[in-house]
Amino acid sequence: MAPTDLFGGAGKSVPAPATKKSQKKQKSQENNPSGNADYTAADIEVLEGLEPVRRRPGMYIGGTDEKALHHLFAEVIDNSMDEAVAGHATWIEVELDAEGFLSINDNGRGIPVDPHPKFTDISALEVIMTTLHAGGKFDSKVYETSGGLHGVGISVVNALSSVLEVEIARNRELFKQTYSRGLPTSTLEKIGDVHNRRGTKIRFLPDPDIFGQSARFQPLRLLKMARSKAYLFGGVEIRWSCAESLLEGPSRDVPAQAVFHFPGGLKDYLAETLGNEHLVTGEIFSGNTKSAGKHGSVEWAVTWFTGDGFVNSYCNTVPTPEGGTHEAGFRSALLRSLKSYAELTGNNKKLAPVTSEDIMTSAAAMLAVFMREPEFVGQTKDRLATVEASKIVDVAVRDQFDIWLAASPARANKLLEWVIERSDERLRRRKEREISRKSAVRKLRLPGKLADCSRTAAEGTELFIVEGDSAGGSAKQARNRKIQAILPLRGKILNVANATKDKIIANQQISDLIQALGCATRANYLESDLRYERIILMTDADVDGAHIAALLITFFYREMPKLIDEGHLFLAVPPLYRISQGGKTLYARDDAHKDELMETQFKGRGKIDMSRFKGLGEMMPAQLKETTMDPAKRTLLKVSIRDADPEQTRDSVQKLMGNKPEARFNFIQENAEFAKDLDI
Ligand code: 0RA
Repeated sequence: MAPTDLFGGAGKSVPAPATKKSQKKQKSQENNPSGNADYTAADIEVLEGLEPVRRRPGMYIGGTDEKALHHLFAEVIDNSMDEAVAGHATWIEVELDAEGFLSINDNGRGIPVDPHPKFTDISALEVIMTTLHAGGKFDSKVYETSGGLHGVGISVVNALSSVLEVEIARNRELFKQTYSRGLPTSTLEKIGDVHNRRGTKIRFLPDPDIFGQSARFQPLRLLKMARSKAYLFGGVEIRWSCAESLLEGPSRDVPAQAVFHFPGGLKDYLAETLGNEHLVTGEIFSGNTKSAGKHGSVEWAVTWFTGDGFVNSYCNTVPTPEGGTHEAGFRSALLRSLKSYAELTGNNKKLAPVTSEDIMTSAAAMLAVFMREPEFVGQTKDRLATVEASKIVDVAVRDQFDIWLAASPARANKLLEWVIERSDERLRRRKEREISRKSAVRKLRLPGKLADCSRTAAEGTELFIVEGDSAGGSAKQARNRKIQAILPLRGKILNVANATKDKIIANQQISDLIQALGCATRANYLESDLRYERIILMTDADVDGAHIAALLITFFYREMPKLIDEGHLFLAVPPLYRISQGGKTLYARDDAHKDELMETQFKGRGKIDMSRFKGLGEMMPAQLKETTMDPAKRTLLKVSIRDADPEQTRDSVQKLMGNKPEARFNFIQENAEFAKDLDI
């Protein structure tokens, strides 16, 4: 079964809600009308208000394609749904006619038509239709539950329609006004008296200049969107009608007329969608917090089945395909409730490794929250960010899930067994993946010179890149085989900053190194494939050693900068001196350290024996272990890229390591006076 979105894919894609700043900006435009003689001052600020929408429609509705076109419908019906959810409307009519006009008609309170308090010579209706973001924010008490959604407002639909007509039945009077491309084409007129009618009807034709000459609403898509609204709010009836002539192709099975009303809400939807899929417990767990409380309310339906799990979540009947805080609260409630049930029945040990992933992986879930002024984040503003949503859902679902589980131990145990199996399966799969990856790497790709460690997982392991075969030999004897691997490199490695791509690829040492690491380079780099937790460069404590370390760091910086960013690269600090006196031996990493030790540790008593190591290869394995390799005793320096100015870093590397010797020469000339302790 496909985890179909109720909305047939007509997701939302909207810009950030009006910020204080943008509202301010709008205000300043309002106060600064240009002097066009054809319009009143107020008209002109309105004109300016919607111009950006026509210039960059993508910013407001995510594009000008089919999806964006259907977004116009979502925008209008969401406004009517707000009226319904707030308890002011009970039905919504959706009609697509043969000319391609779409009408949405509701029996809500009707958009106010009296003069707008701020722009006395314009009606509130006109302000709502012609000002960005004015819709839901017009009167914050308007929507008891939803408060304007994250929709961009009806004015955006108006701006992008070649024709838009509004009819409002309010206070026993019927009003009408028409617009084109965001501008009024008539004044607001009273066209009659009404007795049993109240509400708003919006009829519009998307502008072909924006959406293309052949753009058409798809009946099937509209139908799915409209029907889903009825599932999401059981208190509304959606009446659908469509011109017969449009019911062809993918829409051939769409009814010309239908009425949708689902008092059973999300539970009905889930039951219908899953049909005769095999359900684990045979039942759907559903519930809601009946009243739209002060902070918000929630409705959900979930069941477990043998297919791939899905969660369709909504806020104020608008889909949230990227999830968010409400989904987080839902997952946490299910997990915690199940765990506490397991504790109650003595199954807590068995349930210990279970995560919410194990619960959700085979869950079919619908989750709808209703709340005032929700906040959305993410690239497409499709993720709910309101923190309270998490709490509302968590508390409500946990309470009722506790009861649901306790009500039928047989059912609860079935579910418990099921999620434990999912968890076992997950762990088994993870192990298999690890083994197959490691063994594939091991058999096929490890370089011959590498003395690998025995632990297969990367955690806690280290790769020492060692200068020279003889030091490599000592290191192999000095290491802890379980967690330490050794890769000896002979002599200087290729300077990658100064080599062509072909040369780099052909270089044996470099390819050995890349193979040993396992994580690939540049765009292909994958931290999860890195075979060791720490990569440690171990070179002699002399100028040649420093040069080799510089070449290696350049390699990492150019080929796998993320490895450095993620904190995997280190420098070993081998000692330069061995100092002993009587039975006491200490190692000094440089001259300053030596002087310090001489002053503080070796005073007075007996003859002092001091030797200077010429290289790592000279050290006995035991010495190397004690001074440089043993995690309990050694010092490591972590390599990092100073990211204050990445460009400067890039320049410096290019200057010092790149293929222009003049740059290096200049650097040396400029900095020679600062050099000291040159080991020549
Ligand atoms: C602003 C204020 C009021 C209602 C509406 C807008 C409204 C907008 C739409 C869009 C489609 N259907 C709608 N129904 C109402 C509040 C009016 C009042 O307080 O009476």
